[in-house]
Amino acid sequence: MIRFLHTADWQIGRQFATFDPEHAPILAEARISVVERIAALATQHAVDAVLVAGDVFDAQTVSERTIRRLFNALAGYAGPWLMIPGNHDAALAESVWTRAQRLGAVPANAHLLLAPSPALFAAQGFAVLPAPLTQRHTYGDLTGWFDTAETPPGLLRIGIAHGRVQGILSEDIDSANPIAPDRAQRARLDYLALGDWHGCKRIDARTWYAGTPEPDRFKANDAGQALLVEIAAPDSEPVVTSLAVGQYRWQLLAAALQVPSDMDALQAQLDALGPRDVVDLRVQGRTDLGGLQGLKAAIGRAEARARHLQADLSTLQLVPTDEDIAGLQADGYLGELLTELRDLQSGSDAAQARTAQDALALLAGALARRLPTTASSATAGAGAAEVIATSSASATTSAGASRP
Ligand SMILES: [Mn+2]
Repeated sequence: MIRFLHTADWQIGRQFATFDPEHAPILAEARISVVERIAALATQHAVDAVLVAGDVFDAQTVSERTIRRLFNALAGYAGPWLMIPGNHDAALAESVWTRAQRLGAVPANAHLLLAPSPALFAAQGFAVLPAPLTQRHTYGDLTGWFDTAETPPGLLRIGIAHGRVQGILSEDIDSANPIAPDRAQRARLDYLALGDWHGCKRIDARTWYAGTPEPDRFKANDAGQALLVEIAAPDSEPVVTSLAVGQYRWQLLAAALQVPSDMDALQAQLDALGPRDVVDLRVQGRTDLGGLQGLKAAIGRAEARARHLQADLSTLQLVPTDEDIAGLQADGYLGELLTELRDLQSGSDAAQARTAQDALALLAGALARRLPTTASSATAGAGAAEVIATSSASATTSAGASRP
C-alpha cells in the first residue's frame, strides 16, 4: 500500500487586501498554519509523499521571510514533499523558486519539480511525472508528454499538474492552462494530482483536484480539505479520502426578507456565527423600523464574534409600519407630509406608489434618528437610503467594495 497526501493552491503570501487591515493578516497567517496541519496529517497517516499541485506561493514577489516561513512550516513531516509551480508561482527563469533555492531555504526533503521530466522515488515505489508551469498561462496541454513517458515497471505512475481540465470545469478558474480530461487513462497514471480549482473535486477515479486547504473565497465549493490517496498496487484503483484541514468557514449568507419570520431566521443565523466564520452577508427584501433595528443589532453582535463579517443591505428596503410612523411623533407640516405619502403609497398608480414608498421610508428614517429614544441607539437611523447606506457602511468596514 502506497499513501499520498494530495494538496494544492496554498497561495502563501496572499494579502487579502480588500479586507479590514485587522483581519487580513490573520487570514494570511492561516495559510501558513494550515500547511503545518497538513504536515502533521502526513505524519499521522504515515504517507509516502505529499503532492503539492501548484500555486504554493501567491506571487513571485512574496517576501524573503514568507519564503522561509513556508519551508519552515513543512518541518512536521520528514518524508518527501513534491511541489510543482502553478500559474501564480510559475517556474520563470527568475522565480520565487530560484529565490528560495538561493536563500538556502529549501529543505532536503522538499523536491521542487521545475522541469517536465520523471522523478523516481524507487524506495517508496513510485515515479512522478510533473507538468510544471514555466509561464503564467499556456495554451498547450503540458501533461501531453505523460502519455509516452517511460517509467520503471513496478513503480506507480503519479502525475502532478496545475490547470483546467477541459470540458469539465466552468470558466471560473484563474488560468488558461488546459489539461485533457482523460489524461490519467491515456498516460496509464495510477493517480493524477491536480491543482488550480480551489474546491475539492473528483474528475474521475484517478484524477482529483484537492482544492485549497484553507478557503479563500465565499463560493461554496468544498474547499478546506486535503486528500489522502491510498493505492494498493500499480493499476489498483486509488481510495481517496478527504480530510478536513481548513480553519475558517467562508460563507455567503443571502437572505430575502418578506415576512417577520424571515428576519427571525436571519437573526438566528447571525447569532450562531463564531470565531471560525468569515461571512459575506447580503440582505434584500423589506423590513420595518423595528426589524431594521434588530438586524443591525444582530450584525453588530455577529461582527464581534465572527472572524470577519461584511454586510450589504443596499437592496433592503425600509417600509415603516403605522406604529413606526405614529412613534415618530411628527406633527404640523411633517405630519401632513407623512399622511400624504402614505395615501399615495396605497394609491392605484403603481409608479407613484413606489416613489411615495421610497420617500416615506427616507423621511421616516430621518425622523427616527431625531427621536431621543432612538438617537442614543446605534441602530435606528436615518432615511431608508441613508439608514441602509449607514448600516451598510458600518457593517462593511472591511468589505471589499468599500476599499480600493
Ligand atoms: Mn492556479
